[in-house]
Order: sequence, then structure tokens, then C-alpha cells
Amino acid sequence: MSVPRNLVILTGAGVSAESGIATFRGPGGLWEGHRVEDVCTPVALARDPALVHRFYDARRAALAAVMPNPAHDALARLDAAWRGGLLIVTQNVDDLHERAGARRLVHMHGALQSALCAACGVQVRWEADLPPGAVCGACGGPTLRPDIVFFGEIPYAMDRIERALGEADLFVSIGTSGAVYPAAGFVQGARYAGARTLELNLEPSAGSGYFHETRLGPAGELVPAWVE
Ligand code: BJW
Repeated sequence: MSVPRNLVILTGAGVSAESGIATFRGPGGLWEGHRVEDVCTPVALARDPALVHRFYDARRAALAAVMPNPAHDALARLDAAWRGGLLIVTQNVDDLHERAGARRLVHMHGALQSALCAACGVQVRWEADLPPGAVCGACGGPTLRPDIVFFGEIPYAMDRIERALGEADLFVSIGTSGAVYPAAGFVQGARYAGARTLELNLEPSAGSGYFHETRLGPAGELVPAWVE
């Protein structure tokens, strides 16, 4: 294969696992103590906003105790050094990629440290004391909520992601189970555009068969080895 020019890198919960953030699925998963329908849908938010806020407040607070790991660091170095096109698409709502220094990054499932007005769509930094029904500074509605893409909602930056996938000649998926769409379908989109596809994961994902190559192991080892 010729030297790739345009890279798209998809990351999932596995990239932050070695920083101490639990993944979603599997033993000890983030949702083990919560039914996903209780915390991760617009209906759940409307039904019990206090529960949903508590869940995300706890995850936000936990960010203070974690640090980027060698996988985040390696991707940030790659971002700084790569002269061609590059887009890191993270499904994670933590801020470890940006704390490591990544710049060409989109959070397709939202961000723990952002608040979204459900009425007017404005996004503001999450302040420590935002209770359910906090008032939006832009429209005055009691409508600020966690800026998280729930099931049934449209992920962020889809136009930019689809453009990047259409131009990619290398697509790398790191630490994601391939259980949630549309991210789970990016490998097929990239292949359709002619990209080579590589999966780095602890275990093969649901879509492993779509990748040209799969390397198994912890992201903290595999990602620096791939980047260097
Ligand atoms: C390691 C490691 C280590 C561990 N090193 N690796 C039926 C069929 C198909 C689709 C649907 C369907 N019914 C409904 C849908 C759509 C739905 C969906 O996909 N549902 C599935 C359950 C089937 N999707 C949606 O609703 C999405 N919206 C949508 O589709 O809108 C329509 C639309 C799209 C595009 C254009 C126009 C319209 C929205 C999905 C929102 C997902 N939100 C969540 C919650 C975010 C907030 C939060 O954090 O609480 O996002 S769900 C959750 O799953 C979270 C994650 O980002 C996402 C993916 O999880 P991830 O990252 O893969 O984690 P895990 O735990 O699953 O896997 C961890 C992996 O790491 C494993 O592979 C391990 O091996 C690995 N690992 N340690 C390397 N050390």
C-alpha cells in the first residue's frame, strides 16, 4: 500500500480504560448498576432528570482523578506531526484526548463538561452547580441538560465525519465494541471509499470481519507501537 495521506481514527471507551474509566459493556461496565433505558435516552431524562443528572455528575466528577494514558498521548503526537488530513472521532465523553493535546478531534457523542439547552440548542461549559432545569443564559428556558447524545438522538459532526471518511485512505478503530451505530458502520464507509482499515482492540469487535487487519492487545501498548 502507498503511504496514506488522510487518516480517520475512531476511538471508543477502550482507549480510556487504562486511565481508569470503565467501559460500557462487559463485566464492571459503566452501566452495570444502571439500566441503559434509565439513564441514556431522552425519555429517561424527561421521566427522571435527577437520576440522569446524578449519573453524569458522578462521571464528570470522576474526570478529576484520571489522566491521559500512552494511547491518548500517542494520538496527540500523531495529530501534531501528521501533515496530511487527520480526524480523531471519539465516541467518548471524557476530555482525555484534548488533555493529551489532540486538536483535530470531534466528540460525536457529546462531552461531559458541556451543557446543552434542549430548547435553543446553545452549548455552554458545564458549571459545577447546574441542577436539573437550570436556566439557559441564552433563551431563559429552564432547559439545560447534559450535552450527551442519547440513544435515538443524532450524533454530532456527522457531515464532517462523513466527509473525512469519504477522503480517508486509512481508517483506524481503537477500543470500541462496534455495538453502537452509526460509529459501528464507519469501517464499511471507509472501505467503500477505498481506505485500508485497521482495528486495535483488546478483543475483536462485533465488526472485526470488516477490517483488513486486527491487532489485539491493550491500547496503551498497541497505539504507541502503531504511531511510532
Ligand atoms: C480495550 C481496552 C483496552 C477494553 N485497550 N481496548 C438497530 C440496529 C442498528 C442501529 C440501531 C438499532 N436500533 C437503534 C439503533 C441506533 C442506535 C444504536 O446503535 N443502538 C444499538 C444499541 C443497536 N444508535 C443511536 O441511537 C445513535 N443515534 C442514531 O443512530 O441517530 C440516527 C442518525 C445517525 C446518523 C445520522 C443521522 C441519523 C446514538 C447513539 C448514542 C450512543 N450514546 C452512548 C452514551 C454516551 C454517553 C455516555 O457516555 O453515557 O455512547 S451509548 C455508549 O456506547 C456510549 C459509547 O460512546 C458507545 C459505544 O461504546 P464503546 O465505546 O464501543 O464501548 P464498549 O464498552 O461497548 O466497548 C469497549 C471496547 O473497548 C471493547 O471492544 C473492549 O474490547 C475494548 N477495550 N479495554 C483496548 N485496555
